[in-house]
This record gives sequence, C-alpha cells and structure tokens, in this order.
Amino acid sequence: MQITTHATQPIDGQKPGTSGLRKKTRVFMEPHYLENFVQSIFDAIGGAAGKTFVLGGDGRYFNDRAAQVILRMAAANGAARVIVGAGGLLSTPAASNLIRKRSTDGGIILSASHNPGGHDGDFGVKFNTPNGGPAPEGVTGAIHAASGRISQYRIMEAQDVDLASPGERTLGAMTVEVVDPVTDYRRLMEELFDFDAIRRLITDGFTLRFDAMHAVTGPYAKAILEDALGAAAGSVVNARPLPDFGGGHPDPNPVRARPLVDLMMGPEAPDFAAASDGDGDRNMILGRGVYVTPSDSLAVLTANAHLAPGYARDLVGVARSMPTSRAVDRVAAARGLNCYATPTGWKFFGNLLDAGRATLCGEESAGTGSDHVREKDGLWAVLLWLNILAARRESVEGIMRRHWAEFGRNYYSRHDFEGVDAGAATGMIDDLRACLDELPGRRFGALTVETAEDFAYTDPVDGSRAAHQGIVITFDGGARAVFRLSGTGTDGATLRVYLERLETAPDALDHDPQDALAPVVAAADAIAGIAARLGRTRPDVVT
Ligand code: G16
Repeated sequence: MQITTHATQPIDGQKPGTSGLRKKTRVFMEPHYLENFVQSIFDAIGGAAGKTFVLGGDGRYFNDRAAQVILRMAAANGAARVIVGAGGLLSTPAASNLIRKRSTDGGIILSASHNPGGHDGDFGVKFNTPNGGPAPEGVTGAIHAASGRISQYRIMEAQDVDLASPGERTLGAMTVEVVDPVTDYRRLMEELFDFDAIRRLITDGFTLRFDAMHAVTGPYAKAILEDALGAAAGSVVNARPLPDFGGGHPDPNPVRARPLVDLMMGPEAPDFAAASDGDGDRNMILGRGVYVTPSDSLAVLTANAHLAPGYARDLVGVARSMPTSRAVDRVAAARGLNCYATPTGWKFFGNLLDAGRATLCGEESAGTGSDHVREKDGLWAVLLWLNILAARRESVEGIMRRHWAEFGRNYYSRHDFEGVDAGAATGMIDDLRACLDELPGRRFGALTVETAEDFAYTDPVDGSRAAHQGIVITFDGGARAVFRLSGTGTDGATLRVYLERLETAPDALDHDPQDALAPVVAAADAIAGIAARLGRTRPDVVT
C-alpha cells in the first residue's frame, strides 16, 4: 500500500485547551486540519515508529471518518499496532484503562466530551500519554509547537479498515486490533466493586435509572447495570449512541439532563438515578428528591470509599480542582488525609496519582475518579455510589443528611455565562486581577473580603507551574467566589463563577442552595461587574 507525503502549512489555533483540541466539527473537517494535528501529535512524541496506540471515541459525527484517517496516518508513520474499539467507540475511561493495561505508548481519543455533536456541533482530539492520562502541559505545549512548524504529513492510501467487530486486521505493516469496547472495562469494575452486594440490593427491590444521553456509556451501562447487576430492562435510557446525541447536549447536569431531575423530584422516582456525558467520564448523581452536587459527591465518596473492596485499603490522599467546593477538605481533615487543590483539568491529577499521593480525585464539573485509571470515570462513580448504598442500606437523601450533620454543608453552585464576548470577558478577568490588592477588608453587602488571589499551582511532584488559573475571593465566614474562563468552549467565551458558602448550624442545612448563596452571588457581581461588563443579568446554566 502506498504511503503519501502531503505538503501542508501550519494552521492557526491548534492549541489544546483544558482537555485536548476542541473545535467546531466543520473546522476539523476542513482540508488538512485533522491530519495536521495528528501528525503534530506524532512529531511531538518522537514519532510513531514501532509504537502501539489505543484509538477510540464517543461516536459523535465524524468519529468514524476521523478514526480511519488516524489509522492510515499511524500506519504511514510506522506504528506497529493500534488497538481500537469496535465501531471506533471507546469511552474515555475505557480508553485510559486500555492504554495502561496493554502498556501502550498512549492513545488518541476522539471526543468533545459534553459539547453537542453533529456537523454543526463540536469535535475534539485528545492525546493521552502511556500512564493513561491526558497529556500534561509539557506535552500539549510540544504538540502545539509542532503544529506551528509542520510542513508535511504522512498517510497511507488504503481502503477503510473494517472496525465493525473484534478481530485483527492489517494496514500495511501495522496491526489493527479491534476490541470489544466494554469487556476490559467491565472486568476492571468487577475487581473494584462488590457486584454481589449490589445485585442483592437490586434483588431486594432497589430501583434505578441511568440516562446515557445517547452517548458512549449506553453499551457500558447496559452491560454492567442491567446484564451484570440485574437492574430491570429499560433502567438504562437513551442507551444507543447517536452521532448527534439525539440532538441533545450530553452534559449530565440539572439543566441538560432535566427530564431525569424532574423524574427524581416527582412521585415516580426510583431510589437512585445517574447520567453520564458524551465520552463517559462525567457523572451526575441523584437520589429520590435529592440532587447531589459533584463537590458533595466527592466528599461522600471519600468518606465512604472503604466500603468498596477496591478501596478497603487506606486512601493515601484526595485531590480536587481549585474551584471544586471545599467539602472534601473537611472529610480529609477529619480522616487525616492529604488534600490537594489543582487547577481545572484532569491532567493536573496525573502526577499525584502516579506518585501515589492521591487515591480519589474530583471536580465540580461532574468528574470523579480514582487511581484505577488516569481519567475521570462516570460509571465508576455510579458503581461506587451503588456499592456504598448496598453496604449502608440507607437512601441517598439519608446519606447526604448524615454527611452534612457530621461535616457541615458547603452550599455550592456554578453560574455559567455562555457565549459572551471573548474580549469583554478577558478584560473583566484582567481588571479583577489588577485590583486584587485592594479587595481584602472591603464589604460587599453582607460579606467582607478576607483574601483575593490569582490562583497559581506548583506541582508537588515535578515542580511544574501553572499560573493564572482563576481569581479566588474568600469572604468571612467560609464563603468564596471563584472566577475563570472555560477552556473547553468553541463559541466566544464562557465565564464560570463558582459560588460556595459553608454552613454548620444544624438547623440551617436544608436550604435551597441558590437562596443560601444569594449574598455570595450579589457580592460576586458587585466585585466583577458581570451585568455591566458582559450585559448579562442572569447565567445561562446554573449547576
Ligand atoms: C474537561 C476537563 C475537566 C474540566 C472540564 C471543564 O472535562 O477534563 O478537567 O473540569 O473540562 O473545563 P472548563 O471549565 O475549562 O470548561 P471534559 O469532561 O469536558 O473532558
């Protein structure tokens, strides 16, 4: 088969963000766009010759075409083997598991995660390193640099590889190993959790619903929750992955997964519900009548992980992204665990996990995970919750109430202002940064500023430094507002305002979070001038 070397030129903007390169699908479909970026990955890691990679994606529009292009480029660049999920599908955590388990040289994941799919939606490409985790900043920087120097890419002229079913195929001298996307992942889950106990819970009448949002977790959830654990047929809804996610926005939060929330707040609610996102790394947890914030979920999982066999060992530590609420810090303090606050982006957990400093990690953006892989893992979080429920035999609501009574409640909410003018948003953050020194001691409504900082992080393992990772304002009495711009959007800018207030009074643990946070919301707007500067009086998404 013929290998062709195409002349090309650098394309502006191939700079990976919070999680890989995300752009409009039609941008990725432009001539040479995907090819330039993939060649830049190979160039940045010292070539592909003789290497083994994992390849898969969340099944969104263009996933199938992109997978074929990447296979032909890997073959032309001399790769020895690519392990690819049947149909080109792999959830992000399943890909991370395969990268590690098969001792590969890394993997390429095709996903724009929770962003909508389709020709007019979003697409993304992410490189994960041999530890199974998202490439750290040093590697993404090298990929970006390579994309700025590129002058040619190599591709094999060949027919499409048959990816429909498991088996080995060849592409020139390269082996394409097509695997069932679910098998290895399900085995890993069986090692970590007490499937018998969860099965007994379900046999005893416990009911659940899992919304796969027409994204990649459908086949995983069916195989594990229904087939292996005995949840009633139909417990997993929207289970068939669709290229446009059925026209939906596969982000498991109370806004995008509204029907599930409505079900759980109504009379027909099952005992437990959960949802996952486009590529299966996010999760949302609900009990009958109760929504568990991702920050609270991390705290509860940390406090109870020992109830699952995979975590019966002592946890070594826990890590959260800085904007995630400090609920888990209170558990860590009580249990004598190290607790790390990293910048937003799962890639920042990698070193802590590799160095054995953290066992569990989590983010306010609906991500929770552990050292079992190097990505956040939606179904893993669901199974850990189910294992805890099976061990405690209490309702989700009961578990939350006891948790808040013991540790206090960190009321928490994130307000997103989407698609705002990028210049105005950047200007607002810059101006905030410029006035940090003047804020401490100033009063905004009921709250007085204690500290104001521009968050920077020095990795305790390799000493690498990430600056300008968010503006953090703390107030007296344990309240906090954090401002940062999203690194995953594709339209203008998204301002995220993260709001938190600690409450420990036993009679004040049951308020509506938006009411409890009203003084913090008002202070945040007064400090940043969101309405005046961005012309928005209310957020587009409240989680
Ligand atoms: C990605 C990252 C997460 C991050 C989230 C939101 O998640 O992996 O670490 O918290 O984006 O990032 P931002 O606030 O910059 O938009 P995912 O699920 O999209 O891969």
